[in-house]
Amino acid sequence: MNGLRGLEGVAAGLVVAVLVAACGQSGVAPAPSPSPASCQALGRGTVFQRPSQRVPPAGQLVVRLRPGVPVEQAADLAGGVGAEVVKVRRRARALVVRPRGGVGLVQLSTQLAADPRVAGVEPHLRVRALQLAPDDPLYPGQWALAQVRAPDAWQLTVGGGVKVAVVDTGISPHPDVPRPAAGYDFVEDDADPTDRGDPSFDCTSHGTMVASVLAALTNNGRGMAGVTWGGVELLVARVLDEQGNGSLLDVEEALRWAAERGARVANLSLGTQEPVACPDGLRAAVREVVSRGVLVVAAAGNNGPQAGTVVCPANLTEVVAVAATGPDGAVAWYSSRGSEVDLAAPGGSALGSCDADVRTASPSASNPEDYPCAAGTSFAAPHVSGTAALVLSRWPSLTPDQVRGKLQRAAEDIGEPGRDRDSGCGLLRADRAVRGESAPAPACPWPSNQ
Ligand SMILES: [Ca+2]
Ligand SMILES: [Ca+2]
Ligand SMILES: [Ca+2]
Repeated sequence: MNGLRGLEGVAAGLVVAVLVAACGQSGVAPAPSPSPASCQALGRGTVFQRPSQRVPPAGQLVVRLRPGVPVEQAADLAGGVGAEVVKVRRRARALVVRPRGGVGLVQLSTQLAADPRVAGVEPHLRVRALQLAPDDPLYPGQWALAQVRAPDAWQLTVGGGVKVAVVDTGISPHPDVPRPAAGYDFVEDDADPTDRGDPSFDCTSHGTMVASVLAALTNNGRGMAGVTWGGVELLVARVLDEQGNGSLLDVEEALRWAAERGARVANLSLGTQEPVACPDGLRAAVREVVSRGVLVVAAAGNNGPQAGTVVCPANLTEVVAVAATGPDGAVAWYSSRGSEVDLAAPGGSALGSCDADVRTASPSASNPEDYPCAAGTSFAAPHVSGTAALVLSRWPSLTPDQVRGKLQRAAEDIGEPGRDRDSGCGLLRADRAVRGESAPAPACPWPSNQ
C-alpha cells in the first residue's frame, strides 16, 4: 500500500492543469447560470468565417505587350518560355505570368524581355488597403497586441499557412476562432477534440481561449483580433478535460501526433501543479519533435514569485518557457520565476478587468459568442507561439532553434539588465522578430537554450 501511495503521490505531481491565474469578466452581462449539462449543446451549428487571404503571391511577373500584338497571343508567348498566364488585362495590354517547372524568375524575365512581342517585363507589385488597424470592435482595447508590437509585424505577415498545434482542452465552435484543420481527443481517445466547456467558469473553454489569442479571425468586423489573424492551420490536440486536468503522457503522445501532421509550433498552456522535474519520456518526446521541426512553447507556470517555480514541461531546456507580463510591461506577480524562463509575453495582471487581463474568445453557457478576459501564463504562451508562426511564415525553412534565437534576440530587455529569472531574454517583440532584427542591446545575443 505504501508503495501504491507513493506512486499516487508521484502521479498527482505529474497531472497537468491549465495555467489560468484568473478568469475575469467578459464584455457581456451573463444570463442566469444554466446547469452544467446545458454546456454540451452550446455553439453547435455556428457559421465560421475566414478572413480574406492577405499574403501576397510571390514570384509573378507583369509582361507588357508591344503595340499591335494581340493579347490573344498571351498563352503562346508564356508557354514558349515555360511560364503560365495568371491573368490578362486587355486595357493595360499586359499579362501576369508565373514560372512553371523549375524555371527561375530572373531567367524567365530575361527570356520574356527578348521576345519581339514584349515591350517590357516588371515585377508584379501588390497593393493593400491602407488601413491603420484591423476593424475588430474589441481590438482597440487589446493592450497585449500593442505591447508586443504585433501591428508593426502585421505590415509584413499575418502568418499564412503555418501549422500550429494547440495542446489543451480541445476547442469549441466560436464565430471568431478558425475551425481546426485537424484534431484528436487524447482524453476520450476519439477523433472529436470538441471542448464542452468548464462549468466552473460559465462553461468557457480554456483551449478556445488560448487558440483565440493565437489565431482569432481578424479584420472581420467582429469581436477581437489574434496574433496571426486566423491565417494559421490549427491542429487541436485535446489532452485536458473540461476542468483542465490531464496527463503528461497524453501531452507526450499529442506532441508526436502534432509532429506527424507537420506542426511547426506546439503551444502548451499547461503544466504540473508543482515545479517538478519532467519525466525522461516527455523529455525524449520533446527532443524528438524539436528535431522534426516543431518549436515547443509552454507557459512557465503561475507559481511565482520565488525562483525555481517553473513547472514541467516549461522547465525542460528544449522548451521555450514563457512568463507573463501585465499592461505595464513588467512581469506579473503570479508568473513563475527561474533560470528556465526564456521570454515574457502578455498574460495580464489578474485584476479581474479587461483593462488588465487578456482578451480571449470562447463560447460560454450564457453567450455562444463570448469574449472573456483572463490572466495567466496560459495566455502569455500563445503570444509567443503566434509570433513564431509569423516568423515561420516568412522563413519556412528555419529550424526550431533558429526561430527561438530570432525571438530571443528580438526581445526587449526588461527588469534586471541582461537575462534574468523573471523575464528570461525579455519581452516579446513581434515587430523585430518578423523583420529578423535583434534588439539594440539584447539580453540573449545568441541562440541560447541555457
Ligand atoms: Ca471527444
Ligand atoms: Ca475578429
Ligand atoms: Ca532583463
